[in-house]
Amino acid sequence: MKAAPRQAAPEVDDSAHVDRFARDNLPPREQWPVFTFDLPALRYPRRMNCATELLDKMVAGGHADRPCLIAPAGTWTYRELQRRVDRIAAVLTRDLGIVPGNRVLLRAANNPMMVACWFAVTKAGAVAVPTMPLLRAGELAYILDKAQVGLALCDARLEKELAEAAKRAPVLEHIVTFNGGQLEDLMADKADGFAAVDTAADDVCLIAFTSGTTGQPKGTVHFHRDIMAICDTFPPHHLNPGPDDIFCGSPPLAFTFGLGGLVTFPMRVGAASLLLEKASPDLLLQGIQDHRATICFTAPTAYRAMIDMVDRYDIASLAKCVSAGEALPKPTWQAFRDKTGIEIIDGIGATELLHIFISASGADIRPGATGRPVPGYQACVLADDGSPAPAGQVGRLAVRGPTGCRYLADERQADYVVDGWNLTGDAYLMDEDGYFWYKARTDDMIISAGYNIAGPEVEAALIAHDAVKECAVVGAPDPERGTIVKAFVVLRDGAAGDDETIKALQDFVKQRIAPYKYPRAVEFVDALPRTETGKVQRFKLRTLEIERATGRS
Ligand code: 3UK
Repeated sequence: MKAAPRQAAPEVDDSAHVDRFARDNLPPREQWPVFTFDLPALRYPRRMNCATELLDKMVAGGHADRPCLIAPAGTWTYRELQRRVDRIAAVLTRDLGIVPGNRVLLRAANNPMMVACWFAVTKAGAVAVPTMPLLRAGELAYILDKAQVGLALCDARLEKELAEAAKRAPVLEHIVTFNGGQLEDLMADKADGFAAVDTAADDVCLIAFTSGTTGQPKGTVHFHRDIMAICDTFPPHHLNPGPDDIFCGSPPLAFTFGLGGLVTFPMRVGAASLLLEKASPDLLLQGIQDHRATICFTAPTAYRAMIDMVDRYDIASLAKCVSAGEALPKPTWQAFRDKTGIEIIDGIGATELLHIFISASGADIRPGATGRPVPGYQACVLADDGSPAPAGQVGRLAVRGPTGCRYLADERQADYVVDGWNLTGDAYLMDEDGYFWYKARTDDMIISAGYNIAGPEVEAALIAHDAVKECAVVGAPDPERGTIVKAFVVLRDGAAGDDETIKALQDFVKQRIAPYKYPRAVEFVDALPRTETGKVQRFKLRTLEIERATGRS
């Protein structure tokens, strides 16, 4: 590790961290993005622990006996969550020797104890490293080693894979299980009431690993103030939530989309959150019906799947839906509105920026566009030479605001942050009115016969066809044209995967968008490769096509 060069004027170091690993492995200051705090709500005090803000202050401020976490096994009030958090924090500091700055890995599906552990780690001034339940030993070992994690709190049902990882990552000294594990026993003799560690607002509290479409996952480092900043930007401007709201959704809590939408956003306003360990579209609809949820966070494909099944449920309580993780195709937005009357709030977020930074809601929505920068954030589109592109031109999306990218000891920092702007890797167009229109991941742009084609635009055209359940469009090598547009299509039940359907789909696309963009090749598949966060892995399809082409030659 290269040491960060000294600043000309050394900053006051009021960190509460005894273990300085996370701080010492931040990128050098000159590689940080520019942070902006343009809203009054973003001027936080120098010292702040986000667990105090989101939990203790809510208990003290009149929400103690209000529902906080709702799960099939029962509901915890804010006070009940606080009691568990305080006991776990006591276990961490007294029994397990955790000191401020230590990293603690968390491994569980979305359930109340996972939330309690996250708050306990945070309250103790330590650094939470949440991980997704489906991660395998190899991936867990990489994270354990990269973040130098000595302790893991793990759902008893998910211990096996972590124990396997521990063999490969000797840095992990202890695994303590919960939900029918040792943690509950250790909590039993602890007292309620744990004084939160008085952390600096810019002390590290979270290392969120990206799902890593290519290459090793990156650890994104976030401060206490970053957690508050995401609560004070997107939610008040686009959801306007209140204490009577019940949030629900599918993203794992280890995905920052889920941590915000299902934990910190509701708790910032004293609302409740429905936590479901399994939240496939049908189970999510059932949960909304059973618990009268009002705000839902999930991915575009889940909304699309709900369209066909929503008739079987009573979701009258549902008022607002947020879509993120992937582009929301306009036909999905329209069909969902036609069926439910709800106008989905699309928003682009990223693990590096913690949560959503461009969005639109209500009358400001332009179907098909992501929206405009969330108040507190600025965005622009950059041309190839790095200068701002004029309106109407496709280029690289650049963003800055109160949150931004700080990779844990990673050379890829210099790719994501350029001249103080966060470059998300997305190709976007900004129109005359300042609306941002998603085109593709920059790596996913297809160049065919000299044309630039955005796969997601072709996907949006295909998805409007009745026979198509899901699809992904990539560039495939072609001996004559160099690259052709190829569609992988999952058909709806009952549709025939034959040449006639291929022809029908091709004609359908030609009628809806510029004909040169139509998929010259169509292949029917049973499912699309996806990350655990729900993103289509187009690079896998692209690689498959390259392998096939080279195999042929
Ligand atoms: C893509 C979108 C089009 C885009 C995330 C909300 O997805 C999240 O974080 P990740 O680090 O991925 C970031 C990338 O995902 N993307 C996300 N949302 C949209 N593309 N329209 C969208 N609405 O390529 C972006 O660069 O996994 C989303 C909140 C927190 C998050 N971490």
